[in-house]
Amino acid sequence: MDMERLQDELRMFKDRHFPQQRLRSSLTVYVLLALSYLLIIILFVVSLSRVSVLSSQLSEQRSELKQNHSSNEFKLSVLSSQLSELRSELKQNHSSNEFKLSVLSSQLSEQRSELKQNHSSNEFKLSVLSSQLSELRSELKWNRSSNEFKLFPCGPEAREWEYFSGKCYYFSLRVTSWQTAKALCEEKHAQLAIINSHAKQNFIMYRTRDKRFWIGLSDQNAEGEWKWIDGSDSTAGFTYWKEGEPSDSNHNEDCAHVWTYGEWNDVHCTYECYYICEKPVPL
Ligand SMILES: [Ca+2]
Ligand SMILES: [Ca+2]
Repeated sequence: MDMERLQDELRMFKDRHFPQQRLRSSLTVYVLLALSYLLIIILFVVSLSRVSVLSSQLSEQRSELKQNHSSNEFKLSVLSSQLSELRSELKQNHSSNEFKLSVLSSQLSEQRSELKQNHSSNEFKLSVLSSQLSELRSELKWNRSSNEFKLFPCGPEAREWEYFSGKCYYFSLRVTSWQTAKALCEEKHAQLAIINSHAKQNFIMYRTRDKRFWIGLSDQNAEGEWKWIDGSDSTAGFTYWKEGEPSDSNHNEDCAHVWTYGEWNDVHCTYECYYICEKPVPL
């Protein structure tokens, strides 16, 4: 009984307080919904504002870019125009330079040709002059040798040789034996002097001045048969013995020399005195 009463009371209580609780809960939901909408609207407005700002910045940048683009296009156009002018100018200069180069090349070719002609002409002149010079040299040489021959028939370089009557004579400055003197004359392509004329005797006499000089006369092969060095017999021709000579003193005097006043004397062949060589005039 009591339990049923209690359940009835509880049911009654619930029926009395439930509408108020429902109303309270609905209000809370509405308030929350309103707050949510408000928040959404605020967020939307904020977003819209930011989009607007960004859009404005984007528009400005676009405009700026557009201006820059236009400016760059203008600069590019100017540069292109200048480049075109430069190209044109270069082309003109190139043509002008090619023309100048062609003219210079032509002038160079002409000068080369002229130089070549001059060179040939100069070579010919040089050849003629060289030939004339050679002839003059030859003539001069001939004149010189002719004059030298007239002045020095025994040779301009041979001061020790003296000319007489178509032959050259050497008067030694050293003394030696007859055999050595003979050999020394042969070394000079000469022989001991042969005196076969009075004129030659006089020439030798004045040159020997009383000194003793071997001459090419001996009787070595046969005593008493005085022969010249060329094999000719002296007794048959000119002689100029000193008085009492040849004496063959001590039977040992087989070689002859000129002595005082150029007179001849026989003496032993190992005696040492000067000597006279004789040779033909060199050609
Ligand atoms: Ca003798
Ligand atoms: Ca003697």
